[in-house]
Amino acid sequence: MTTKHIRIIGVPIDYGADRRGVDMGPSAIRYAGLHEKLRQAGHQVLDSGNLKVPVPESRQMKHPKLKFLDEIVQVNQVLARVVAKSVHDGEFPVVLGGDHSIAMGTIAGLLRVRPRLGMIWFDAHGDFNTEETTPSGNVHGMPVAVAAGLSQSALALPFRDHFLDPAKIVYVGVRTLDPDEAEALRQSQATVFSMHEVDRYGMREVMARAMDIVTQGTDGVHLSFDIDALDPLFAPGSGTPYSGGLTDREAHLALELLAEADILTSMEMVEVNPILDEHNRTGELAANLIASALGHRII
Ligand code: NNH
Ligand code: MN
Ligand code: MN
Ligand code: MN
Repeated sequence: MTTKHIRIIGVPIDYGADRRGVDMGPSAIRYAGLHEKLRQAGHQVLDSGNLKVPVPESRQMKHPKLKFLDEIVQVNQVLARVVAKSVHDGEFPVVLGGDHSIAMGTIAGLLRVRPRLGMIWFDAHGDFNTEETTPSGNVHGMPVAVAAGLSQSALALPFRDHFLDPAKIVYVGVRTLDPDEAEALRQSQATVFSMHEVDRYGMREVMARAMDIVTQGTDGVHLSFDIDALDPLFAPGSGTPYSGGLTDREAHLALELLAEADILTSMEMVEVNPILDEHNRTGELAANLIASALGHRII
């Protein structure tokens, strides 16, 4: 793989999720030796540290269908600027969450430099809810819908300029959707490789199809990886575990195939919850998965 100038950006936010603790994700992943692994893979690594995020104890939840809307929009607007600058400077941003609401800022920033972006989204969930369809009001269930232009709320603020073309979005590992979310996804042009397709065709074939889609007519490929895409057996440090997920080997294979094709231009790793983890097992897995996506090899 080509040598990359990697820019690590931590976003210790948990406003988008009900279970507290994902704000510690960036520390857990760094502690697992992320920098060393990426340097071993031949890359230059710079770390911007963490974005400033106010603690929830100092805030009041105002909008029940868009919990902590103001705080989330504020952090994502800063993140979008930081990501856009990084890409503009020729770097490869690696964003560490935090909950998945940060994908809104990451994608908004990426789209400013790469308006025809393709995206692969690993997740047990669809994250395709809007303020109308959400059962929980948790914004981490909404970032793809927001990026695709489906939200009419203030959440869409960072996206006034560019939306992500749903036809350039591919999901892998999905196994639970809310009813109205599922309907919205069916109506969209996004491709969903659920666990059914992973079982049926195998990860190698799923990734070949996914890579075909996200490289057609695009000017970059973003990887958004929610650690709950893995089965809770392998990733216990997740606030929203759902059984029947990817094995660690399937996940590594998927990311190694991406590295081999060398098509990624940015990535994010989200929803690692150290409070629920066992001795940082999930943090280590997350760091190793990032290394796999960036070309780490045994030999
Ligand atoms: N779909 C549910 C919701 O919108 C759960 C989303 N939770 C996630 N997404 N962890 O990745 O509330
Ligand atoms: Mn998820
Ligand atoms: Mn998610
Ligand atoms: Mn999640």
